[in-house]
Amino acid sequence: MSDICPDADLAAAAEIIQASDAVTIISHIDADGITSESILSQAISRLEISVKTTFIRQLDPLTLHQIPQDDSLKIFSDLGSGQQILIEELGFESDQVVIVDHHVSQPSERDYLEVNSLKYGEHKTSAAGIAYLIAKELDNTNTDLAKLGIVGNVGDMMDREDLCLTGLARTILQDAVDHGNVEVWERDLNIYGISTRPLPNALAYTDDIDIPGISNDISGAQRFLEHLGISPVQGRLWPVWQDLSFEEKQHVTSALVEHVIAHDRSTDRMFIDHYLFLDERRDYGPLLNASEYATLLNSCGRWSKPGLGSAICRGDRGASYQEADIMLRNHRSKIREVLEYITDKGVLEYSHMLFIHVGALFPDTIVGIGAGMALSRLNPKKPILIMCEDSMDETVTKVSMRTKPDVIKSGVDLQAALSMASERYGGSGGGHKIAAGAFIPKSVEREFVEDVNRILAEQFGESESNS
Ligand SMILES: [Mn+2]
Repeated sequence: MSDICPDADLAAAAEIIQASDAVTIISHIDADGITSESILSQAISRLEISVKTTFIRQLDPLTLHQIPQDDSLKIFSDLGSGQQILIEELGFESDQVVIVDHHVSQPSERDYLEVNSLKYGEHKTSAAGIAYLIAKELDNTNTDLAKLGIVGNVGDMMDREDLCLTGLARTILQDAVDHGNVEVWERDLNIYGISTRPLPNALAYTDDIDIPGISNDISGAQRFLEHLGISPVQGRLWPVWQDLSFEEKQHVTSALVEHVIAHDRSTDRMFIDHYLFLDERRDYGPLLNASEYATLLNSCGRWSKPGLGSAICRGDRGASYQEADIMLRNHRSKIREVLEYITDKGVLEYSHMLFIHVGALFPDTIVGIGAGMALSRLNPKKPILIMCEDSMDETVTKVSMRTKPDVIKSGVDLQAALSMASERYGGSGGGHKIAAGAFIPKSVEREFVEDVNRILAEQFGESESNS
């Protein structure tokens, strides 16, 4: 833990906001960006300060024109830290800008106020966490917003490595629990979709655990459950995990542990903390837990409707929720199409990664997710690189990479690999160790793939020589 704490920065951010007549929030379009925006805009409008929002895909020379050149205070959230030179080029003075972020910082000449979790040694707290701390600094009754802080952190996978939220994000979780709208299921079964996914599907498509006879095998999962006395309700619909009684959950869990151990597989990643939302109605399924809520918001962003996600975060369960729900279903079926296409068509296997090009068949915003899901069906020991056409510009290729937590442990860092390789060819890349993306000129696709494979070979090799 760093000895620099955020208190002074939070107080400075609150002060500059309170002194403003109007605020413009410029935020990222993913779940972390949408929740950050929603936390900040609610906290600020509660002070009766007028607030407007601009969502952008990323802050770069192409999106700068979307930032209004007026007198309002500009709050950059879930972006901005790495683009301070661009912000300076726009001509904003240091008292006109607050940056709320958790990405690597690149300071400019101007001394912008940057509230960034990395500064405080908090590598597992996202922008929504920082946004919440500012909201609480503005008014300590804003603890209802801690829930959205949890959604943003989970959306940015801050809980993936430790299988629970830690550090500053954990203290924010405590605020949410104390407020009463969030409940933690500690060390519960590590599956996705506990509120909406039929249980056999959730078991068959866990990202983290390899369960012989169940992983990637829905009918195998169904047989396993039937054997334990769990069957479709009224002979038709399988229950979701959240519907099971405490005893049923324990029964399934211990049978799974036994089964996994009997097959000599690891139980290391079998348990995770789930964050349940007590203030949502049962029929709003995807909003009942943090990871499905985050998926809903991510799908809003990926289909260019971040404002819908923001309205849902502010409490709209009418028109906005209906529209987002339809979009989520479409999002899922499109991702399923990508997944099926990859598994049917097969991938090219390089020494240190898998590769597939899907051309213009699918929107560039979802191919990465589909590729990540396909990994378990292919070779999870190697990262996958998927290419597709950029929907905005046909001379540009969008690259996405995904891998598994175990592969990260052997030294692989996809963000580093893609940044390094794309810079060589005049492109740009970013992301995280486990999931990253890049844009490159279409003309260099072949060299690029070979280059990334070479970089991965080095990353794998370093860990082998260290061990
Ligand atoms: Mn983020």
